[in-house]
Amino acid sequence: APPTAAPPAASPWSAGRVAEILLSAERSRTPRTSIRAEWPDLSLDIAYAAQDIALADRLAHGEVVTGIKLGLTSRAKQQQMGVDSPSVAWLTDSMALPAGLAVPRDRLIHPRAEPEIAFVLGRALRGPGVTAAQALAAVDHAMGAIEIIDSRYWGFKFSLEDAVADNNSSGVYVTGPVIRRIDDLDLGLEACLLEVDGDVVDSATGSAVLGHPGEALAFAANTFGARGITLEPEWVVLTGGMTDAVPVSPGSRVAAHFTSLGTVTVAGG
Ligand code: OOG
Ligand code: MG
Repeated sequence: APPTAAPPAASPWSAGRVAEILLSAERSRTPRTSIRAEWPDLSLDIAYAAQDIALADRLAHGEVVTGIKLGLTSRAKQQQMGVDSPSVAWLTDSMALPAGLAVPRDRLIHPRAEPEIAFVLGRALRGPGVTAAQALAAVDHAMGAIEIIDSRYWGFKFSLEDAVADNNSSGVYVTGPVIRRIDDLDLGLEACLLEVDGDVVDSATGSAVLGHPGEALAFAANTFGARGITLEPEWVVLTGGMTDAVPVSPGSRVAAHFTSLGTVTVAGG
């Protein structure tokens, strides 16, 4: 009789295991290497499933969803990270850093700051099929923001799937204090100077973000919509870093000066 083939060994990998590994890396502040390098089958669908499992764990720990963030919407960010597609992730109240508070270094591994245009939704938005114009019609107001990203991967070295599984390198975010209705703004031309310790280190306009931040919002509505998720009123939407992210050193001060959206600052802690 022909030898019976041994049954294939069950893969130790799953979306749940990925979520568990990355949450524990976050909570112990211990960076790791790319998961996709070990598990080439890690797909974008599995990565988003891991993101949702991690969110459920955060909610079970008492966190509340405050909105969503886009990742890798500007060419600067895509080139910096070597990834060529935008992505989305979750924001919770534990990631919201009140203005005036320093970067909580005791919670982060290797924080980097990036300036972003943020929206707050006035009504629900659900894709697919949402255009930038329809997306912008759901916006209540815009604000300037600084996102402090942090990656659970050593040296921020990851594939798109790794980053998505890692909630797009979420850390903390600061918004405002200036809020503006968007009707009288040209957000494609909204400029931002990124300053570290008084030196302007980079600049960009809102057009860096997929051509217009409204396109980023539409991308988010459509990407979440494909997963059956509606963007809810009052959610904050971080539309993605306009420039490269800069490392935040202890004792430093980062400021983002916007044309119409005011100045957002954060101390390095
Ligand atoms: C991925 C997260 C990107 C953005 O605004 O592009 C992100 C990363 O660059 O680590 O938040
Ligand atoms: Mg960002």
